[in-house]
Amino acid sequence: MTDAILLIDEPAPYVRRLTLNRPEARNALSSPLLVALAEALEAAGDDANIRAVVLTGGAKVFAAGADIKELATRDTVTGLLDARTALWGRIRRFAKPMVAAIDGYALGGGLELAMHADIAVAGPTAQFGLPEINLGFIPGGGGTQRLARIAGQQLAMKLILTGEFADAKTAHAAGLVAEIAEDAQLRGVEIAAKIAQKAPLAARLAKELVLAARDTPLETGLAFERKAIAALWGTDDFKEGVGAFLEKRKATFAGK
Ligand code: COO
Repeated sequence: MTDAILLIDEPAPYVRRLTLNRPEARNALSSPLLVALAEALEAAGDDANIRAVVLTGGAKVFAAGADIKELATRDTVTGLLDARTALWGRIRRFAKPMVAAIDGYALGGGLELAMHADIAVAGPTAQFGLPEINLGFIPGGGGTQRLARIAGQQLAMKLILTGEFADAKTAHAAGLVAEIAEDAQLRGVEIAAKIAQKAPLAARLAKELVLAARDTPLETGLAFERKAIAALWGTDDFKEGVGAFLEKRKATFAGK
């Protein structure tokens, strides 16, 4: 039995899974855990053999938020100079596809972390919330900015102002998760494994373009897309993909 706060394994070819492992604190995101996450994502980003990441808290709870016991000592100065801001930036800059497998609570910083995933799969027990207002403050890891962009202002306002939780069905209806699966842990790996078999350069550019679309004028985004597809048409993977189709065989992408 390990006491590592972040478990790392590779459940499928080219897939790395990061499992938050602080069950005694419902996977609360302590600063050491955020550091471990940032380091693990940067390592996965630098590893050519990794093409997709699964982020999960395991089958019982995703993450109950920032560690409240750690937060208790915060004040305005430490809030303004919070080292966690840089850690969130390192997590945000992960450029490969990330799939979140969410069972149980994804609250506060836990939901903010989950919203960094490109594809989120919720199990039937998943619950989502930004209940910081119960503690006298507001989300501080991007929740006020991402939740409205992803799931709409009405749900964002309701969760942030009331501290209520949304269940998996509500989250799915609002577009906060891509799907609900009976076994989110299995389905998360399945999705990541499928992505990892695709052309990795195309996957990275597709992620960057779709994320950019949220905040980019259409004409600019279309120009970005055009340049990206032109770049991909110069890759070996493009030749492999089209060649495999014409030769009626499965493509094998090398990321070149
Ligand atoms: C939690 C809950 C809604 C439900 O948790 P459970 O009912 O499953 O179990 P407990 O409430 O008894 O919590 C178990 C255990 O985890 C307990 O520790 P002990 O008393 O030592 O046994 C809790 O203190 C601990 N726990 C749970 N969540 C946290 C935690 N320790 C530290 N930090 C956190 N977050 O009852 C609940 O409401 N949790 C807090 C949810 C919340 O308000 N999250 C926002 C935090 S602030 C933030 O994310 C961003 C700041 C900028 C999970």
